[in-house]
Amino acid sequence: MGVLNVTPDSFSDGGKYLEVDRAVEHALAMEAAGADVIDVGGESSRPVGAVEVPIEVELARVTPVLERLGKLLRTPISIDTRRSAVARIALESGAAIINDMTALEHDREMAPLAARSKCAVVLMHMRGGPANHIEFARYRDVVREVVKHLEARARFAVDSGVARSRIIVDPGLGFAKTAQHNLELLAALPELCALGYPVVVGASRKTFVARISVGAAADSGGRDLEFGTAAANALAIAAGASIVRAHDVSAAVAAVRMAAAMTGRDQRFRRNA
Ligand code: PMM
Repeated sequence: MGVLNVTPDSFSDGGKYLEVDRAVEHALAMEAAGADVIDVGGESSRPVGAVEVPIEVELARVTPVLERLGKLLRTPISIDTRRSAVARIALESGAAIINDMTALEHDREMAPLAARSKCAVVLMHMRGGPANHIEFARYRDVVREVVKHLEARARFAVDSGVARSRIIVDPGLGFAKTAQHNLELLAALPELCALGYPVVVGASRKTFVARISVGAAADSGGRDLEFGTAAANALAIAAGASIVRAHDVSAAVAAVRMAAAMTGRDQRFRRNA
């Protein structure tokens, strides 16, 4: 899943793709590099100091990009939003997935919209909102609590009319989580996979990856941060994740291919295949 942040203040690539032409060009480049989904977002979730973006601003950022991409991409588009009005516009432009970091909790119209439109939904674990989630990074047992929450949100989605087969879950790395929490969740991915839904993991360029792999803040990691991200992505796939959300798509594709081949998930490389 290639990330297209159409925001001026995003965590790692903020500001670069605000201009419509450049956003479209980047989406096409990610598709050419092997992305299977392009995830378009117009509201930053920067962990410290993210400002709540008014809905008109979010719509103004994503609508022109979605209109263009709907006609140009063969790859499915997902819309990274917690607002149903934004998701609706995206679905009308041809998006196939709603990526809701509040797991259908923020906007009560989101679940009925997902059910009606028969799109897929990514249910991500988070506490608090994009601007203050880090204050909520306290757990007795982070793995148990995240798995239980996602199980409950998936049940809510099904009860709202979303088909089980259209649900994807995401532990929400970095959202109301410390580095230690993120590591525990990555180590316990098989438990999350055991819920029976495809799992998406978003480790790409996150602060904990930068701190561990580079020993620095996320925005100063450069090439080494990409290697740390690729390692996290490969191990996530090896542990059972189905999708990785990535800024550098060619690095992610290489990592995913290696992990899938080494763990026998890519049938072409199975012994005696
Ligand atoms: N992370 C970010 C934004 N959206 N969506 C999902 N499903 N999972 C994530 O981990 C996730 C997300 C924040 O990262 P960015 O600002 O670098 O895109």
